[in-house]
Amino acid sequence: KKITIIGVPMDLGADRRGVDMGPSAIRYASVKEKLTGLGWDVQDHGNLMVPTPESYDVGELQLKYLREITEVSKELASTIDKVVRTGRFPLILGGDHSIAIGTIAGMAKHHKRMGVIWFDAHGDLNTAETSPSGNIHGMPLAVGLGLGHPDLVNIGGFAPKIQPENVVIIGARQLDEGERVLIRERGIKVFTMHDIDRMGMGAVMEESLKIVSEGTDGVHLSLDLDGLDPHDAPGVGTPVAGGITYRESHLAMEMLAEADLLTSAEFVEVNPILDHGNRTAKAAVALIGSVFGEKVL
Ligand code: DIR
Ligand code: MN
Ligand code: MN
Ligand code: MN
Repeated sequence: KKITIIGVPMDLGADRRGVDMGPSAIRYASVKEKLTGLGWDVQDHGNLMVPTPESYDVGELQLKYLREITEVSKELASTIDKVVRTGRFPLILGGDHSIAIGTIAGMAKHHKRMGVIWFDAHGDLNTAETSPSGNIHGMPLAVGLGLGHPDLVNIGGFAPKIQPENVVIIGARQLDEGERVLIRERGIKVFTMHDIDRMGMGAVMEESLKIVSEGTDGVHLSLDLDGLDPHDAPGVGTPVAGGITYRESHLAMEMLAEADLLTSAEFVEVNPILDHGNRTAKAAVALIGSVFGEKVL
């Protein structure tokens, strides 16, 4: 029962400054104390170094800060590789969702058939060709599937890192046209808010757990706090109304804990500048508690 926390104060992948303070906000909300209290051996690796956008050139507008994000992703992948080799569970704190490129690259070295649970209001399946923003935080799941700029796709020296049949997206309610096409073409399972409303989160998670566990050798949880309803997680750069409720999100984490499948997890897009009294970081820590076994009784 050993966890290593890795902070990635990344804000090069999104348009709103402040998400670089996410790791601090989550630490301030007592993430280490929460996990230690649950009996885990917790080590905090501290933050990776991330360049400040003001001192770098944005580069190509359809792939903003590609060069810098590629460097940080490589560093994160190799850090995660080392953590896993010492027998510890990597818990990554973001930072914008572009950090998932490095997380998936690092974990895929150890899990050749990795399942992925993508908890998000968005699909994060854009490429430079389909992105409406040029922001790389809208692209990491596509990159994991081997689609996108070769500098990102080939981090770690192999691609793709994951297979579409082992991926499930939960909470989607804002997809771009290119993402819809990709979802259909690759047959990626998406539980939209409509599905969650109709089926209930319990049934959604039962199906999701099957998808990510059958034929896989590990499961990564990538949780974008904007998957939650903005009422419960207002401190995010791209809030979308009509999201997953506080309890639904906890039920999902509790069912993940019971299934005991996870091999890595990341919590991203917490932006304390846009937040109300650190509510979003507190929600992240509460979810981290549930996913690591916290129970009422
Ligand atoms: C949008 C927003 N689909 C984009 N993506 C976000 O810029 O690609 N993902 N916010 O979490
Ligand atoms: Mn999102
Ligand atoms: Mn599968
Ligand atoms: Mn996202």
